[in-house]
Amino acid sequence: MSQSLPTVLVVAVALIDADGRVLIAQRPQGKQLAGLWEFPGGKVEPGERPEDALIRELHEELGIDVNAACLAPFVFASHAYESFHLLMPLYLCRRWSGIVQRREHAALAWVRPNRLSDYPMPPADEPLVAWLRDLL
Ligand code: 523
Repeated sequence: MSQSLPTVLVVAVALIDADGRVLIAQRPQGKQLAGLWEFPGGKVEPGERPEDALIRELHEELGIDVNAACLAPFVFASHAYESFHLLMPLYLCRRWSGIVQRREHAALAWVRPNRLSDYPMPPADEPLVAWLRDLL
C-alpha cells in the first residue's frame, strides 16, 4: 500500500549556464532508472542539511563547487516509486566554480529548456520540465 512506503529526501539542481541552457545527466548502467536523463543530485544523508547534500553531490558527481547562497529552491517533485516515496526539491543554480566534468553519469548534456522534453527522464523529474520552461 502506498501509504506504508518510506519517504526518501533527494535534492536536485538545474544548473543554468550563461546561454540559459540546463544541465541534465544520464543515469549509468547498473543503477535504478539507468539510461534516463535526470537533474543531477542525490539522497540527503541523515542529519545533513539539504543544501549541504546538494553541494556534496555536485562536487562528487560533477567536480564543481557551489556556494549555498547560490542555490535557490524552486519547486518540489513528489513521486511514488515502487519501494519509496521520493520528495525532491529542485534548486536553481547559475554560479559555480570549476569545470563541469562527467564523473559518475553515462553522459551529460546542456539543453535548451524547450528541448528538455526530447530526453526521457525519471518520472519524478518529468513534471519539473514544464516549470523550468515557464521560468527560463
Ligand atoms: N532520483 C530521481 N531523479 C533525480 C535524482 C537525482 C534521483 O528520480 N533527479 C531518484 C533515483 C533514485 C533515488 O532518487 O531512485 C536516489 O537517487 P541517487 O542518485 O542517490 O540514486 P542511487 O541509485 O545512486 O542510489 P544509491 O545507490 O542508493 O545511493
